[in-house]
Amino acid sequence: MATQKIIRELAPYLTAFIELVDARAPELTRHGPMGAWVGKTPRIVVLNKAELADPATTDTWMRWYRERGAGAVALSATSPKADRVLRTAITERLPAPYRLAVVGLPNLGKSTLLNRMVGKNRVATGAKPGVTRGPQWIRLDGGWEWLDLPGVVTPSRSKDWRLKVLGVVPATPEEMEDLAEKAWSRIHPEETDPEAWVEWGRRRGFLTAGAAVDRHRTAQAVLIGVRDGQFGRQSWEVPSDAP
Ligand SMILES: Nc1nc2c(ncn2[C@@H]2O[C@H](COP(=O)(O)OP(=O)(O)OP(=O)(O)O)[C@@H](O)[C@H]2O)c(=O)[nH]1
Ligand SMILES: [Mg+2]
Repeated sequence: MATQKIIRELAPYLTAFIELVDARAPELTRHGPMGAWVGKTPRIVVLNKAELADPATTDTWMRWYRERGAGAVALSATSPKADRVLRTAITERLPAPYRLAVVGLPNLGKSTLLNRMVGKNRVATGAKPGVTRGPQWIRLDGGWEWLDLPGVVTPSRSKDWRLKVLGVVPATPEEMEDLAEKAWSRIHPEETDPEAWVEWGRRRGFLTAGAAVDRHRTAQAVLIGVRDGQFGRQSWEVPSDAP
């Protein structure tokens, strides 16, 4: 695969890899084989979308990474503070020159983070996997260089339903109702009825012409709600789940 080849060939020339994961499920959204590709080049794990995750669980994850000797930082690429937070984390750990490449699964916010580091929208971003098509070097202030890369997916993990709820793997229209049900039962464990998410759709007025609940529209709304954090801050993986 092209991205793997780029990562392997560039590794010796880079200061570090910025390994992006989703703060709500950091190990689940971490690319397993990447470790072998990057070789001895340092890695900094960035737990992105931190404003959507449960803060106490994110603290536990940060300790988990620290105990394993990994540099880790939690931030939100959509926040103006992300630039300073990441630059501090990098300069505290690594000497100049800063030649960095961002790696990770699709739709985690790699390109959004780059735009934040540049201070303007230089590369395309979007709420679906596969927006970045090819590698692109961008110069940042202070002589930093940053390589934006397309997301990489491992087939084995792409079957985990949580990756679909988190938007890393695209969900087909046929699976949306099942995903909504699973997501809802994690968000509202106290609601034992498996159709509780359908009732939410009824309350929201997602009805068909015959006044039945529009299940598909409700499922879509549940998944969009998760994406946008409408149901509160939620973590989908805790360190004891990690492999
Ligand atoms: N809530 C939230 N959304 C974010 C954050 N960072 C990125 N996003 C959103 O996540 C989606 C994906 O962002 P991209 O930057 O295109 O992701 P990418 O990792 O470059 O994706 P590919 O190019 O497909 O691999 C977009 O809708 C972003 O607005 C964040 O910190 N918080
Ligand atoms: Mg991208």
